[in-house]
Amino acid sequence: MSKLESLKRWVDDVARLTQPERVQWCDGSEAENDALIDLMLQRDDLIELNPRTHPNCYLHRSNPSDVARVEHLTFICTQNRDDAGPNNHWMDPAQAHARIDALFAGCMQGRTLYVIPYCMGPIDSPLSRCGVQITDSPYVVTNMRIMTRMGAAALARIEREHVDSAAGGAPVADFVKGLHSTGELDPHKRFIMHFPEELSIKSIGSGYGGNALLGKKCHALRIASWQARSEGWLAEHMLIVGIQNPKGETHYIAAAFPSACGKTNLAMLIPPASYRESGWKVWTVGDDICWMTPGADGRLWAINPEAGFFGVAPGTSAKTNPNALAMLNHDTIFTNVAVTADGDPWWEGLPDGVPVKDWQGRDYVPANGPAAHPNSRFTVSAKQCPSWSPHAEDAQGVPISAIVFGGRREHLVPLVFEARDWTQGVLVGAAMGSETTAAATGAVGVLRRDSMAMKPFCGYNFADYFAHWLSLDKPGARLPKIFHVNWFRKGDDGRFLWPGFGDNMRVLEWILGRSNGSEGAEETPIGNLPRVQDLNLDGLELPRSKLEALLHVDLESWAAEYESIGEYLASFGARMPQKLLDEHRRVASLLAEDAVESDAVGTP
Ligand code: OXD
Ligand code: MN
Repeated sequence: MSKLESLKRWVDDVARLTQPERVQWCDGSEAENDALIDLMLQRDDLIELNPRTHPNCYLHRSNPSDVARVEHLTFICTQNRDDAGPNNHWMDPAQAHARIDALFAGCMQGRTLYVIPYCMGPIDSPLSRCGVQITDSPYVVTNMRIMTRMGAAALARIEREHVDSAAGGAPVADFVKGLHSTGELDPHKRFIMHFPEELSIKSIGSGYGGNALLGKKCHALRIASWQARSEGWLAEHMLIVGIQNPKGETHYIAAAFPSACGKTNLAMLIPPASYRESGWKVWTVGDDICWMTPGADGRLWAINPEAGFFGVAPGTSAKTNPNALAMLNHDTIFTNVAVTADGDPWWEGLPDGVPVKDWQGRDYVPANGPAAHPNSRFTVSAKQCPSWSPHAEDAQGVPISAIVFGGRREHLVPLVFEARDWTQGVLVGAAMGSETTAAATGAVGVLRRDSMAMKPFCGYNFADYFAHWLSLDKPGARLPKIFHVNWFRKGDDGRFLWPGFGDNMRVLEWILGRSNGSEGAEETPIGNLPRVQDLNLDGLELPRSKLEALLHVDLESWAAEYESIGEYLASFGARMPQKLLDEHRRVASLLAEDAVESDAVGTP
């Protein structure tokens, strides 16, 4: 239990509303975790996987109606509707509390209420922030223990930082209060509500991922993005990766891609043999969330607020992500994967093994669809990652040399381009589009604009968010260069043009070369592109025609794209910063001029 009166009072209030059988304050210890695992094994909430091949690995099968984030049930509840913006579903805070509290009333009867103090970010970092989640799900407790610094140390930090006003001191730093219950797991009684003005979250009716592990999307992105804006930093949906060159210098890249577009794979990339032989190495700092703060030196310094990975299992293999595969054979919780006859976890994309039970526990028959759910996941401590950076837990963070945006675009968008300056970079991020994936409920493969990959995660009006990004460009700032990549362009034959995975290293090398001024490029209206000869293609067997297709900029199609980007920006109305609209107009008119003069650029 805590000595903080306000925390105890909140827990008491919640217990009065939800009526649990008992209240348990979690200390994050091994013994506590073992007891929760035993409890879940007894209740069939967890299934032990093959202990010989996968010691301490468990499978959880979620309710089949609860398999992904639910964006249509996710609300930002601010006093003023415009503060949430057209990019969010909005509800008036009083109405939202009333609606969700009615669902919380008595919802924990017969259950245990767990209190989980947690810290997002290294426990000793000034960039980290704390929260307390209440939940009635032991599965959530065990996942939070992997994904955050959870337990006694976090509680001690909260108690140190938060001075109760009642005790006479002014509050120093506040913690985020997250209330969660699986409720009845009924999609009609499900809400994920955020009250950024109150630093609080209420989530009911789901036990899955971002809906239920409140430290992740709810706190570290939606609430943190709001806090970051008022305090002058950035909370972003980005991986952080360190690239060590043969001289032994490491430069860090932060990259924003929408869910299930390969952030985990890029964060754990293994460079091609020619790179490895000459001494290049890649270090993982984070795979999903990045908090960046301008440092005294003007650079952006980043921490990964998470302590683990909640990664998409299907498609993870020795070919796509050997580092991930290597960390998944012990101490991992799997959710909604299939199992083999030996009790090994299985998902589509693994070359070996035969599934016998599908993600719902039914005998596997191909007619029922994929054996593993397309959004099935692994939860694993970052420390198990073979490429985990020795600097990932540095209290001051790591300095960012380049920011990369990217999406899943079958057509139009070249392999890589560089924004000419910060303003164009913000436009490139704002204009990002991607074909949707299974990470959220809804249709898959439909193009949607997903600015900075934050569409589902920005806790306030996108127009204000773009203005906040632009505001970082001020005297004394030494901001990273901004790039855009697309690994997913297809040729006329409908096949991917770029091999991806380890070969993405070639693009990262060009990006870092541009950042320190040592690589060549060709200017186009949409930004600067490498020519074929500017890329390190050592050991890559790819026909020149494919490389040219990957780097091709079709000006007419881009003019049409910019028209659609203009409509998108206009949809945010009067709050949209004029600087961004002017930048859009500048590029659009260049495209219109150039499209008349020539059919295409970008081919050498
Ligand atoms: C995630 C997501 O779970 O983006 O990381 O959906
Ligand atoms: Mn994500």
